[in-house]
Amino acid sequence: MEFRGLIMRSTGSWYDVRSETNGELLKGRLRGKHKLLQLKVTNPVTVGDYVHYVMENISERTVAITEILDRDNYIVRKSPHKTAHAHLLAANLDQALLVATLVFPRTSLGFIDRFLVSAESFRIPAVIVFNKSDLLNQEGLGYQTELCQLYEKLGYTCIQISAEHDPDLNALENLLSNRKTLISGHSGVGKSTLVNRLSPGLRLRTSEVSKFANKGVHTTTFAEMFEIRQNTFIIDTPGIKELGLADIAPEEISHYFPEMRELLNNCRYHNCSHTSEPGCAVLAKVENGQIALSRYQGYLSMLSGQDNRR
Ligand SMILES: Nc1nc2c(ncn2[C@@H]2O[C@H](COP(=O)(O)OP(=O)(O)OP(=O)(O)O)[C@@H](O)[C@H]2O)c(=O)[nH]1
Ligand SMILES: [Mg+2]
Ligand SMILES: [Zn+2]
Repeated sequence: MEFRGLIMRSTGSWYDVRSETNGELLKGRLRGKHKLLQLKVTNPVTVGDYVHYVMENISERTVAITEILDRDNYIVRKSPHKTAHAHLLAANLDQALLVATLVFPRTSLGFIDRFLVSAESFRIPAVIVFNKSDLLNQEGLGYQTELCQLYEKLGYTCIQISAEHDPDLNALENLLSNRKTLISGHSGVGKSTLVNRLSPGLRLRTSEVSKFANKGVHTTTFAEMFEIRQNTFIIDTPGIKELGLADIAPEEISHYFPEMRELLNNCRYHNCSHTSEPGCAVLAKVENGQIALSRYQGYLSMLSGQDNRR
């Protein structure tokens, strides 16, 4: 008999499969050929995938995954090993949440913009959470608030928290409720700390940021999904240098900047690159301050293909 399950974790050839019948966590392996293997990926199944499975060994609670169900969406990253292949990070997400920190470690605005562009390209709503607000002075908090206003104006929910010190995280919990959320960000920004805070029973490993390098030490090594309340799922992930792909053609990049997307018919030239062309509607708004300079610089560095990972 075939059952339906949800992939909670993948550690190579074994998967944690959560039974949709009774919630039991089973160990599963892939059986047979899968049509999704046609997608050039190093891992055919990923966290968030819905699958069909059959019991393999009843006493050891192992199962054989027989089918991977169609995905609503997914995030892929370039595989660090095989360049022609991509690595599936997660599937069937309602939103991707970037945990960013202005200090210890520092998340650059360029990185935030790349994250937002990647999420746009995967058509997954993005949310920004500034963590470690307790480490900021008045001036730092003011700057963080300005950044939040900038991103909110572009349509991204942005909240400021201290996962360690805030008495409650109600605003964030409301945002997560009844959704599947990928939690992403550099190593050391406090992703696992946040997940622990939202679900204290989990006791995930966390580690101090290196004072010497001002970087996290990559404590989390596998993406794993947790159901923190009924129908509320969050995925803790290893620290990243970059969210996505993204094999975005240069002429498409501006489509993933909401403040540019709405202007694209206003440029004089169809194929305007928004760098130096006369009659460019984007440049006009950069000049009069209606498009933030940091966003425009983020656009330029993506356009030049510059490695803007930090
Ligand atoms: N001051 C302060 N420290 C925090 C806060 N949140 C997390 N930290 C600390 O930041 C360090 C890194 O936290 P982790 O939760 O391990 O970070 P992570 O994002 O999961 O890192 P990786 O698993 O390596 O990707 C730990 O020492 C936490 O105690 C916060 O709100 N304020
Ligand atoms: Mg972690
Ligand atoms: Zn233009």
